[in-house]
Amino acid sequence: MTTVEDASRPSRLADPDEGISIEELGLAARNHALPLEALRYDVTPVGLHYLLIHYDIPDLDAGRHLLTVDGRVERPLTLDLAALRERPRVTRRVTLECAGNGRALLTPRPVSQPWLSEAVGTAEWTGTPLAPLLREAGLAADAVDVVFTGADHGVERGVEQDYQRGLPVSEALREEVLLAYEMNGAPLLPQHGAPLRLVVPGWYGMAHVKWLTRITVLDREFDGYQNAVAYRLRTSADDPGVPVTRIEPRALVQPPGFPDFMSRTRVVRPGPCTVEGRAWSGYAPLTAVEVTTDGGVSWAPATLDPATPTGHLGNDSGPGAGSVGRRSPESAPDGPVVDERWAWRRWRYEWSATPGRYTLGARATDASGRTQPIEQPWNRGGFANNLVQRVAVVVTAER
Ligand SMILES: Nc1nc2c(c(=O)[nH]1)N[C@H]1C(S)=C(S)[C@@H](COP(=O)(O)O)O[C@H]1N2
Ligand SMILES: [Mo]
Repeated sequence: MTTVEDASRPSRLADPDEGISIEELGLAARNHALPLEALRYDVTPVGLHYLLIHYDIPDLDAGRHLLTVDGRVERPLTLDLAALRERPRVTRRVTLECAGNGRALLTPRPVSQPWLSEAVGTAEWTGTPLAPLLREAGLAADAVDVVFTGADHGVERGVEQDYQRGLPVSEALREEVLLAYEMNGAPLLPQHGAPLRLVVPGWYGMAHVKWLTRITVLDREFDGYQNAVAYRLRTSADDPGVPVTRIEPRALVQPPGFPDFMSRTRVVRPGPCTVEGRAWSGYAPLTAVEVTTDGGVSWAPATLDPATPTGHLGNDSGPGAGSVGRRSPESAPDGPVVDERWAWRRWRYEWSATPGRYTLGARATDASGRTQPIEQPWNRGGFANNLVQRVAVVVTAER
């Protein structure tokens, strides 16, 4: 059994025939994925949203919680929750995906949280925009990175740390970045960062720091563990790699029919079958979703819905409404801002299922030209991997 690992040694890759360990099972049981049938919801019910917690959920009291803004600012600030709640309030629908999604399907398997392809969820996050707060504090001209510190504490490959992530100033100043205190209209739950977390639309999950206590502006690039060591795309242990940032395009199939208990192979009756699911990209709007029923040999176009299904938001008919769903918070103070750049979109495909065995999958492409590979993209951490999903389906002989 391993005890506390050492950062001077590279993270481990599983041996070719090595199964999932008890330690990986322990992580998987703490950090659950989205049950794929929950792809049916535009907004994921809170208890079905995936979870990723590196250490322990900290014990925080919302009534006494303080956020400090310091470092390279003219006027350091300290705010309590009441002060944050008095500031301008915005609700945004945002899809979060863990950067390690799909890791357990890689060969060789990077040993860490062993995700299949379901570490995703979409929530309506309510909070106050970060940029005006940073402007009030007065960013120094030499500001480079903004570091967000969580109240959780642990040790990772021998490095004791508070969970911390640095974000370039240009990203921290984007109007969509929120200090969120509510999720789906209710106060944040402990596991999702109560009482305060960061939401950085378009970025992989690691950037959305939970249990936020401190925002520190640096005049240099942040070199803490989660930026400099952990979340990097490396081809080998001695490759310095590049930072993990935005979400690569991905489409997931909401598995049709009903499952076999152990294998989760789907059983589908012959006849017309609507294959549907969700797709997203943190880089650029989606341009296409295609569907395969033969494991990626042939592809057919799916129909892509707008991010905001027509009529879903009763009062979304003013200027700025439309397929992109953007509108000013002033026009509907309590309505969510649904922007298809940051929230997943539903797609569907009409399949006429005939008896036999199939491997379903879907492939998203975005306006930046990024798409999903059918051969695994591999890096040592198993990050930002968007290999096409494989859903085994048996279409029965009779109706
Ligand atoms: N303070 C803190 N913030 C954190 C983490 C953490 O362990 N500690 N995990 C990050 C990672 S890796 C992910 S994928 C997201 C998961 O957010 P969720 O659990 O609300 O889905 O939170 C991020 N924020
Ligand atoms: Mo993550």
